[in-house]
Amino acid sequence: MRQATIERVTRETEVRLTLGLDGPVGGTVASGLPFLDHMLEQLVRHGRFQLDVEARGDLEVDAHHLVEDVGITLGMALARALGDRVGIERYASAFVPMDETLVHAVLDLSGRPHLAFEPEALGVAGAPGGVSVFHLREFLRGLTNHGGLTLHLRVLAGREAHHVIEASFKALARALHAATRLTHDELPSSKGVL
Ligand SMILES: [Mn+2]
Repeated sequence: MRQATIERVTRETEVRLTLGLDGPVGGTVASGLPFLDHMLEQLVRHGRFQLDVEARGDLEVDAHHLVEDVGITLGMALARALGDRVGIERYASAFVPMDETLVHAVLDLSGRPHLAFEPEALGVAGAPGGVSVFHLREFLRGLTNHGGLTLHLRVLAGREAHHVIEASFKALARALHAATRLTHDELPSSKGVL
């Protein structure tokens, strides 16, 4: 069972997170920020992961530090749970629609961090539960930097923040599930290392 638990404590936040790539599907998500919990639950349901999150953050400032630090901690847990990455599918992508919204997530569990996501270009206003598409970028930066993956996230349609952020998490979840599957016996790299 590929699983990792990370505890990360700073002066701004405290995050304890367990990620299991091979289930059991479910877990308890309590970040202190209900909209973030709603998004993390998408990772559980649509990524079919085990995910337990217990977090506290300086929400009296705003949502930024907590959202970013949960992304960082999730990335750290993903990297540790993947281990040497031998046998993983590595590449995956997913389109997810939510009514008028359409998001495409394309990722490579390459070991190299790269995020391609430009919320400025989207014209998405609003911050459901205090979480905006700019906070989504902070979460994804934390995830890609610490998880060692390349992620291209394209919002192809949609201007309503709740749907755009939620469809993004669902697409990320589906692609992460597919990319983390153990599908063969070798390292999927001609370089010999990920
Ligand atoms: Mn929703």
